[in-house]
Amino acid sequence: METNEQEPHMPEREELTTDQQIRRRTIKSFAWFGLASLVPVGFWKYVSSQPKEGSIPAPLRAILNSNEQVANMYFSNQHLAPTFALDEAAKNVRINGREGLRSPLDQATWQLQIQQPGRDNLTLSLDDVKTLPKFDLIFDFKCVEGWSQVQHWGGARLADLITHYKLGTRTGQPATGEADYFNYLGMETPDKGYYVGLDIASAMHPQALLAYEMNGEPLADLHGAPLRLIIPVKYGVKNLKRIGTMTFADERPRDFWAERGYDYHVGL
Ligand SMILES: Nc1nc2c(c(=O)[nH]1)N[C@H]1C(S)=C(S)[C@@H](COP(=O)(O)O)O[C@H]1N2
Ligand SMILES: [Mo]
Repeated sequence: METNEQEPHMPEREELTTDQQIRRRTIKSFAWFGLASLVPVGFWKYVSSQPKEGSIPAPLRAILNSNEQVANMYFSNQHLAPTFALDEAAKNVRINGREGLRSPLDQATWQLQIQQPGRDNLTLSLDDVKTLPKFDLIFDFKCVEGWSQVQHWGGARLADLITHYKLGTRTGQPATGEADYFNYLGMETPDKGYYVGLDIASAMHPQALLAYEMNGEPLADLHGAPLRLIIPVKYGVKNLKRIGTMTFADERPRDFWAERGYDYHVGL
């Protein structure tokens, strides 16, 4: 067991190992080629494990049917994190960070609170989240403290939740384009002990999950039960465990580690 009493060490760019630098450059360069170039590599592994709509895997369908509303789920300029095979996923998944998890949580009465300006608050149960399509994601989870681990998570896409409940737009109507969305999405634990802010493009990333499973089992308490964020385009710090509230806003939401002097975006 590890404790998180000390602050995570945020590596500066020059402190990265050569390996990390190469990986970073590789990931960055994906953006230049666009989504299409990813098809031969990790993308297929990701797509092939996804729920199907008709005969076309859901993520591809979304890209192909660019005129349909479903395409609004994704912003176009985003790279995908590499994915891995099931047997590459760690069995003993690290636990790191207990902010906002110190008080016991009654799983039976837990609810997800969603707030946005100009709209009534929305309260959802875990079962509501589970009615959305389920995705499995096996990726290399990276903590700013310098470790990474291939991990297997399962849950609903954050973008699907946003689209399904017509959330996150200033009009309160389904989005007609990226500009309709609020700039940020903030998340906090029920006790407000930990909180993160995400730019909306990251929140809408097709690999951003509201995870309720790890290694095919319901989440353990210290991994963020009943529902946590898994967002591979960000370092671990943004992967908030035990989500209590989600709030859309144009102003930058408060962020636990940004308040302590670290980069707000901690992107990968
Ligand atoms: N509520 C909460 N979520 C959190 C943290 C935390 O302290 N509290 N730590 C973050 C950090 S720094 C990391 S690396 C990951 C670790 O997730 P894990 O414990 O499931 O490995 O959770 C993130 N989410
Ligand atoms: Mo972390």
